Amino acid sequence: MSDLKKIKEEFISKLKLKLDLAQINEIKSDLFGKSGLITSQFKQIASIAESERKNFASDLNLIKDELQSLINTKISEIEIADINEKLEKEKIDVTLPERTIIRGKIHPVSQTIDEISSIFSEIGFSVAEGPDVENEYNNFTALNTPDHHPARDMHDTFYLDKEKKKLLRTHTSPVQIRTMLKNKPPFKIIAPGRTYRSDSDQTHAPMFHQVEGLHIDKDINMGHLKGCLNYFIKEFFEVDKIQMRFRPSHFPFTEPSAEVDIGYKIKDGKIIIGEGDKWLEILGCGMVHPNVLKNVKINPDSFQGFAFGIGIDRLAMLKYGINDLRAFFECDYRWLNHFGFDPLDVPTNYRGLSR
Ligand code: 2NL
Repeated sequence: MSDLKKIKEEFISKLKLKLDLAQINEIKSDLFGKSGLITSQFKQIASIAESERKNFASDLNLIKDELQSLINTKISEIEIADINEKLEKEKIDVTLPERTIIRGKIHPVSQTIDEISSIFSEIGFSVAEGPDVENEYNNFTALNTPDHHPARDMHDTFYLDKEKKKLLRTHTSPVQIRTMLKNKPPFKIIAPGRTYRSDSDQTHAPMFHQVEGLHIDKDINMGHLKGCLNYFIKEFFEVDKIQMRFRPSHFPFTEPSAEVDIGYKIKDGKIIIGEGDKWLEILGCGMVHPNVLKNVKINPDSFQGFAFGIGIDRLAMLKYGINDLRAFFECDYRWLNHFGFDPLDVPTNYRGLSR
């Protein structure tokens, strides 16, 4: 028997055995690999006598095709058998109870920030952001806060180096300073975010949240400020009417300055916003001081406007009946589960933003 026939017979009988994929691949490489039997037969063609060469080559090609197709058939047989075995074994039991999904909750402060941003965006304010680590100029100097002002004291402000070059912002006003230094008026922005003061007791946390608003244009006056805040308070507390009063106050960055109180009463142990004979202070505001405008290269004779600052945490506590500020930042999952908001639960009066 010729070499070719021997190879053929031997491998046909090998391929008839029960084989797995690894064994087939081994056979494949024995035949067609770099030094495989068929491969080396092909290499011999040149050395065969010319008279026999044609026949040999044609036989060799036939055998090669035959063995190759046998191997391919065998491989697909094995693959189909594998799939059938898997289908048999890996049945999905659709009657099994579902796995519990642990879904996170939106923190009441995040929810409140989203609500506030949504309310102000409806009357044309855009949201501006800036870094928590600031310099003294943006946080104090540009805001007309003199060098000797108590707010600059180490006891109130967290300085990050000895030369007082870096500090943790004590309000979000530096965001407005950055925005005004970078762009040209008019401005109509709010700046929500984290703020820091060296203060810690039942009603003060060293890190808290604030939203500031700023509207600068050619002829913005205190009437606009009053209308804007009145709209905001009604939207935020979801009431049609509100009692609101401006009390004269002082901030270095506004003139005149005012604090805003809203009317409330307690009924059945619950606070009701908008009616009643008690007053609750909720924010500070005023007309931007001409010195602040000058510091950001705006001519106070051409432009003027209002600014306000609101503490977010207390507003969230009021709206959602939370009485301990410190719980906000303790990361107690039981508390978060109770007071947090379901990201997929979208009520009809939804005020949050999609995040
Ligand atoms: C408060 C008082 C206030 C401002 C913040 C402000 C910002 C710029 C210029 C002028 Cl860039 N003013 N912000 C004005 C008045 C009051 O916050 O009691 N916040 C909790």
